[in-house]
Amino acid sequence: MSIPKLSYFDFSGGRGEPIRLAFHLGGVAFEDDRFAPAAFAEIRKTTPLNQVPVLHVGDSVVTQNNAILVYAGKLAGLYPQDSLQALFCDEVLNGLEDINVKIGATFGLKGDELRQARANLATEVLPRYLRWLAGRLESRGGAYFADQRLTIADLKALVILRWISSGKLDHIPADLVATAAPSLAAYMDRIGATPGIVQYYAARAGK
Ligand SMILES: N[C@@H](CCC(=O)N[C@@H](CS)C(=O)NCC(=O)O)C(=O)O
Repeated sequence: MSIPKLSYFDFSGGRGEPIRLAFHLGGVAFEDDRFAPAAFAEIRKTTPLNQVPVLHVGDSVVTQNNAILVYAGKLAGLYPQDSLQALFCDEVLNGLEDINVKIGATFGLKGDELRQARANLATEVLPRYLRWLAGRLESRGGAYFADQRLTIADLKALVILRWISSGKLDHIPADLVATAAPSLAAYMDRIGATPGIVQYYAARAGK
C-alpha cells in the first residue's frame, strides 16, 4: 500500500496539525499535502463532506480528524494500548474537538455579533473547558492526559491551547489559558518543549 496522504491547509494549526505532528514524531512516512487557504473553495469540491482534513489511504478517502488522528497515533505509537487509557485519551480528544466546533461557530460573524459571541466564549465557554481539561490533567498525574506518557491527546491539546493563546482570535485574550487554568498554561509550555516538537517547528520555520 502506498503511504497515506494527508490533505489540509498550509498553516501550523487547525484540525490537521496534530495528525502531522503524530506522523512526524512517530517517524511514519506520509505525504504532507498542504494547500493555501485560498485554494480551499476548489479543493473542498473534491472531498467527501466538502471538509478537510482528509486522509487518502489505500483506495479510501477518510474524513473526521479525530478518527484520522487515532489512526496516526496507532501507527506512531502515540495511542494507548490499554482500553481504559484509550478511553481517557479519546475523551480529551473529543472535548478538544468541542472547542474547535465552538470557536469555529464564531467564524464569519462580524461586528457586535462577533464581539458578543467571542465574549461568551472568553468568559464562559472556554474557561469551562479549560478548567475541565486542567482537572483531567491533574487526575491523570499532572504530566499527560493519558497513559502517563505523550499521546495524541497532548498533541491536539498543544495545538488548540496555542491557538487560543495566539492573540489571533479577536476578542479572545491571549492570556485566557493562563488566567482560567494556570496549570494548563504550564503544561502547554512543557509539551511544546518536547524535543521532537521543537525540532518539527524549527524545520518548518520560514516555509
Ligand atoms: N467533523 C469534521 C469537521 C471538519 C471541519 O469542519 N473542517 C473545517 C476546516 S478545519 C472545514 O472543512 N470547514 C468547512 C465546512 O465545514 O464547510 C472533522 O472532525 O474533521
